[in-house]
Amino acid sequence: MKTNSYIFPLAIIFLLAGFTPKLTAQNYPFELPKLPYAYNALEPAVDAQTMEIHHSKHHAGYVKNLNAAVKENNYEKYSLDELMLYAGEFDNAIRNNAGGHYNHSLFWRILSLNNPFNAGSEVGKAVNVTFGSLDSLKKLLNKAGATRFGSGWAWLYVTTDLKLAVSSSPNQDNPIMDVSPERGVPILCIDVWEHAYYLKYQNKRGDYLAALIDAVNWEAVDNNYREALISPLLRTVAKETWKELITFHGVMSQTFHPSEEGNLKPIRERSGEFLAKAKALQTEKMPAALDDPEIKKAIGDLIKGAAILNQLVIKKADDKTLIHNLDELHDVFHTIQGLCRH
Ligand code: MN3
Repeated sequence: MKTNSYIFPLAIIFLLAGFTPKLTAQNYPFELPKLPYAYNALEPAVDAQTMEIHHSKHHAGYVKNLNAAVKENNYEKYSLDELMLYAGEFDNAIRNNAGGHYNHSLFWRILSLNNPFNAGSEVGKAVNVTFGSLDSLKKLLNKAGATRFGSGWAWLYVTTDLKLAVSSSPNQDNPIMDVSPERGVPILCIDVWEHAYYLKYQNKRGDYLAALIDAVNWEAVDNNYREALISPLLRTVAKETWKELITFHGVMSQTFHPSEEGNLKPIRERSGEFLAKAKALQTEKMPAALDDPEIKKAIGDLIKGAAILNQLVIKKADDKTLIHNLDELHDVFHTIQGLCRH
């Protein structure tokens, strides 16, 4: 199981910006959130009976099954974020029920008949820049939901490059999960399981989608958007999907860990490659979500240190000197992403 360390100053920015993470940082035991409105509040788009069954039976079931699966596997120490981020490393009961709990919690919060689209809001501006218009986005969401075979979700999410994108997922998967081909932090979702619409719409998923997309709470989506842009969760997804970082991590662990055992052969053979892969962190495109001065400075330190290490290897420095330098570089690497598993 991987651990991840969030960048501390981000937490400060988070607090200063007045955002409280509503869906992140949830811990065991997980709880069914109260609906922020009455069961009939979304009529006629969604009928009261569907809402009641969906919330009090289906969502409650995911929460109950999630808590049971977590307890059974002794996963109590993992947050909901971690259960989703590394869903592929857990069994399907965790993946399905953690997703079921997260997805429905988001779903309830982004629905309302009283908070229409505002082109002047932050998300409104981003929608117009990215998709051209709200209508174009609606078409994309409708298509994503309509073409998802079987059960699943349609998503509007923030990518690791801080852009908006639309996708769909099967079952209870979502873009936070490592099993998802499209990664990011969701800000709007549409449930396309039959239990979300069958009582009122029967087989007419398209009619349900059209009504649902017109019942989006854009004020909530705007809050989600602004929160997602600076969220530790998005930075974690960015770290986990940054190819150059994953490549460097591989070279680091294959050289550093043997050196801890006194084996300097790997770093003596690969110090040039070590330097080249460190440089790739600077020259290749860094995810915008990670583009901050602290990380850039740490990458600069890593490259400088890797160049010195490479020179020491060329000059056939003794083992002790190499171990010391590699050890320091390993620390710098940890400040960049905190991914390395021991
Ligand atoms: Mn559902």
